[in-house]
Amino acid sequence: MASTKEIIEITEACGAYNYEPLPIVISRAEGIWVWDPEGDRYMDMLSAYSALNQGHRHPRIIRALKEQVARVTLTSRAFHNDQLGPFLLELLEMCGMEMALPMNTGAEAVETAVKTARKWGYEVKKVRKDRAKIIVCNNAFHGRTITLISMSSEEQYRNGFGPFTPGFEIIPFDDPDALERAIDGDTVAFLIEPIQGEAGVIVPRDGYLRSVRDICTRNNVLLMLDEIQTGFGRTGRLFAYQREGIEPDVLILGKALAGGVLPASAVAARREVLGVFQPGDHGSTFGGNPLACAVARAALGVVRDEELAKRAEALGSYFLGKLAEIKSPMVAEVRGRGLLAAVELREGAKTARACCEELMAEGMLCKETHRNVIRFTPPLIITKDELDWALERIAGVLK
Ligand code: PXG
Repeated sequence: MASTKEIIEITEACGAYNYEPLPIVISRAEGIWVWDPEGDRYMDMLSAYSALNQGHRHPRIIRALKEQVARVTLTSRAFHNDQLGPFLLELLEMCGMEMALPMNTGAEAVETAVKTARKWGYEVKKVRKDRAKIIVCNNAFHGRTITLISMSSEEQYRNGFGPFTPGFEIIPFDDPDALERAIDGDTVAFLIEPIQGEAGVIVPRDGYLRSVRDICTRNNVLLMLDEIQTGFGRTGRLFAYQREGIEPDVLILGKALAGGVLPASAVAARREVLGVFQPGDHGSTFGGNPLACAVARAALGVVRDEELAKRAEALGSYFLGKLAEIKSPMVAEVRGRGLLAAVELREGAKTARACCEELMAEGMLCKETHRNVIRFTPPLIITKDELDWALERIAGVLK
């Protein structure tokens, strides 16, 4: 097997320079652990940005993959397959919605939600032709397509990629009054992350989701929640919105939906909303493919049967509490919900990147967001002892 150094050299020589990964090559993984070609072991405290809530190569998911691969992998949507229907049924049972539309990546699911809201706006709400407006939040992250960067406030995501898709208005996050002011007769939807992940794990005040739910209901505006990163147990609830006892009109899912084994995403909603699609309006070659659906069914089963949300709630309170106890002049704030945790570093302290590199040397993988935030998002199957192992190393690097 090639060495870490050789692999990084060819990857950097052949690949576009759109990422700057930590200098580690992962060549094997199991549960919460990964190994490099030299056989060194690391704890995965990133979980592919929450796509691996079930852990690497969960045996139940891998079994489903192998069984399905031996039968049929792809049909296209020109024909039915025997996995899509059961997958949709099981997903809807989990999220309490009436209909779902399967796609592959998170970005595609958000694009699908945007199309849903616009079509619903014209056909059901009867807004003016081609005037539909969707309100989004400052510092949000919803993906990298042209339309999704068109709604982004992050200059780096946009710079050099115009012209942009019109029809979005950006308002501050965690500010219900700003939403009230931004809504006009053409507004079809408000799209938000219940906790902003890429912005640095920004948790809104209690009651924010209830307020925006109420404002959307009063104004006949769809509340669309992007739970691609927060969904499937990560924040200590199956879905982050459940903490406030509300229900979205449109729920956008991805990442852990297929347990980090394959890309799978979906948009779920009530019949009145997703029912606007007619044959030919939207789709994807691989969306709803039987292999991804079989894998996703097993992945959902693991979330449900291993009570990953409950685990994240209990372990998350413990972990966040212990992080907050670390006495360090470097730490500005510890925040998060469940096992979506972040440590914000003070200006002038070590950069988050430098901390991640030190943690890597200590056998633990995590990743910075922006210059000064380290995010910790272990697989939800992690144990308390393993979290203690991580905490020792984190405390060491922050001291
Ligand atoms: N919505 C949210 C809330 C996300 O966190 C997406 C949408 C887009 O999903 P896809 O599957 O299209 O990446 C995300 C993705 C990266 C990267 O490398 C992406 C995310 C987090 C960190 C890095 O582009 N989140």
